Amino acid sequence: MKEKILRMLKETEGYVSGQEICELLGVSRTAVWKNINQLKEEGYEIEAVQNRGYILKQTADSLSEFEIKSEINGCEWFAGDIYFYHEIGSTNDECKKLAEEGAKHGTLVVAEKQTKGKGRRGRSWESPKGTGIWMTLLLRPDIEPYNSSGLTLVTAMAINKAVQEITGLDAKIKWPNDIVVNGKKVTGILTEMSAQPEMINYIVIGIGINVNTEEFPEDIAKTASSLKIESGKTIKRSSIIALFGKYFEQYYAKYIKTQDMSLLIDEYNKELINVDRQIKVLAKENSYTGIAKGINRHGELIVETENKELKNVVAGEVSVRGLYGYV
Ligand code: BTX
Repeated sequence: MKEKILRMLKETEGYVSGQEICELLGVSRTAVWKNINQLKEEGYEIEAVQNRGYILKQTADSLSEFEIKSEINGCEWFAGDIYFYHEIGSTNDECKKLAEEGAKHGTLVVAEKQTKGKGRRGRSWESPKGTGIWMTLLLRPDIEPYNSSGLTLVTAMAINKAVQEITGLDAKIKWPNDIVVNGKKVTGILTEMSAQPEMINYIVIGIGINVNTEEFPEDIAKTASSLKIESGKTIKRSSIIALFGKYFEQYYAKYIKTQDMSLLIDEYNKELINVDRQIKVLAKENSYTGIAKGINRHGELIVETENKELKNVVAGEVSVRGLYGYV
């Protein structure tokens, strides 16, 4: 019920009378009052004025299952089930466990803090309490396992669009799946899959977004940033999660149609910071420089090498850096 009341308050510009809430939800005045008090305790500033009703003054950046649900709008399956934790090792690990136990497509695992946040290839991901979005989305796509790698790119597109729209920042994608603002990394994505030769059991997409983080440990301070640092504003994490979900569903539907990036290439390339820039491709045996040209339909980065040869770079096998820095 708390969630429904919160939604009513959010969707109404002026006051909502206690009577209206009672009638709409079929509950007593006392129940409304109790729920309003609980919302206040969770950080929502709600004013009560006699003869007018309740008004939501300011929405706190609090995260909870029902806060996320109250923000989600127009999604078919995203976050159908939400598992919310105040503290957890890694949301990816928890999501894999839930997947093994039969959790459904669209299940979302969210934590306020991770104690063992994971990056790619064994690296770690800083996930301090209360300032970021540390979440994992469970997918059960009916596609060939070898066609799944583009889903990480699809995720980057949806985060990028949600961040741009909510913060007004000029966020861009750094291939394959970092989101950067002013040359610094604000988001990382870690995709893990369980599959048989011809069938995907499940895919978990782990997303870390530095939202209201104000400082970073020294070793990453030069390359990492947050939406707050870059925009100067405190950003509501639940709004980003909800808008991400809406865009993810749209991009995902297009991806599944062709099982590749065919319908998304143009939009992805427009948002790609690397296009027409000199980059270094760092591979185990063979590192080289070239000019990034954009992605192909498989999500590979097309790079024109110094002797004008075009190479398709596969994500996961290499790192890409700017010639003089991270981008
Ligand atoms: P990555 O391997 O691209 O990035 C990891 C590297 O980024 C680290 O080695 C470090 O240099 C730097 N780094 C660490 N923490 C941060 C941070 N908060 N902001 C910016 N840079 C950082 C990217 O891996 C994949 C990250 C996925 C994180 C999500 S959070 C929810 C889910 N659960 C989980 O355990 N991981 C994912």
